[in-house]
Amino acid sequence: LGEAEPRIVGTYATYKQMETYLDEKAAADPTHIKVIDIGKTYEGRSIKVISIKMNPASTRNIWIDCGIHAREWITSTTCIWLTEEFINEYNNRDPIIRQILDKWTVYVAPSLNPDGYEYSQTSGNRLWRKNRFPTNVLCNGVDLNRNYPWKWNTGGSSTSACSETYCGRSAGSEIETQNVVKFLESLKGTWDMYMSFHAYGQWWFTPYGYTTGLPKDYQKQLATAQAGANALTAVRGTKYAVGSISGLLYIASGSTCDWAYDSLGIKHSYTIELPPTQQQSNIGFVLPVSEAPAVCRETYVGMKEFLNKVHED
Ligand code: ING
Ligand code: ZN
Repeated sequence: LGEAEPRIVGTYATYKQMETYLDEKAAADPTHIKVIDIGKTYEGRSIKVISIKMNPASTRNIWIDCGIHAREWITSTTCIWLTEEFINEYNNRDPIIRQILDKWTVYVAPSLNPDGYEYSQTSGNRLWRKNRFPTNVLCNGVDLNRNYPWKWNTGGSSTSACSETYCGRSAGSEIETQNVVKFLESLKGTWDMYMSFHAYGQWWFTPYGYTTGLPKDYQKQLATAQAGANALTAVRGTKYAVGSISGLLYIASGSTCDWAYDSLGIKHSYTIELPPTQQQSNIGFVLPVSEAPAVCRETYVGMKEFLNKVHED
């Protein structure tokens, strides 16, 4: 027990290996750690979330998701790495991690799009982004980060099924979206932080994506994200740009980040784009696995300082 799957930490694992990893974490400490099946994908896989509740009296929650886009493998590796570090460092009595996990139950979803992830690993189409819903005879897939039910289809997404940013037939049309929405809404009012990991570009994004307007919490979000990015950079010089999605990148509606902020009301709502940089587009989504541990390590350090700052707020 707990021997087989820790080996996947820092690698590009299969979805099945990640599920086994989560199960082993829960089996090793069933009092504090649970695996929740929040519902199926189109192809019938279960979307799994690990909950780490070290303090039985904690009533507040934070959420971290990865892998909403199939090809962004480094994000799932990061979610597994963060899970491993949170549990180990809590048990090692790291004072900051203790403070974080004594305050919050942490929910980590290593893949919000396991059908797409598996497809990108097995079909030969390494650069697949969307889910696998068969939209029409020509094209599969909805962009799940354009499908969330807030300001859906209001810009920066496409209504063409073959587009990489196809927003789907309606707001929240996809079963993968519905399961996440249902789960997060079931705990509405208890969330203090929402983080969604993407790749690539080295950005630490705040809302909004749907508009160039800025939310009322922007200054606080910017300072909190900047603190995380600074701590990350201090590890080995990896630079992140911090600011709103629309300000730094482009307009995009129907994303998780805007939905979490506006619809769920989570003041601290963010999206991180992991390495490489936009200039390293020759690498792009295909980050060598040899670089994964260093990316995960610095991201953990950044997240720890960031959560410390959210905690102070
Ligand atoms: N980039 C994101 C995308 O979905 C993004 C950028 C983040 C848009 C947050 C909206 C909200 O296009 C990648 N690489 O997927
Ligand atoms: Zn993405």
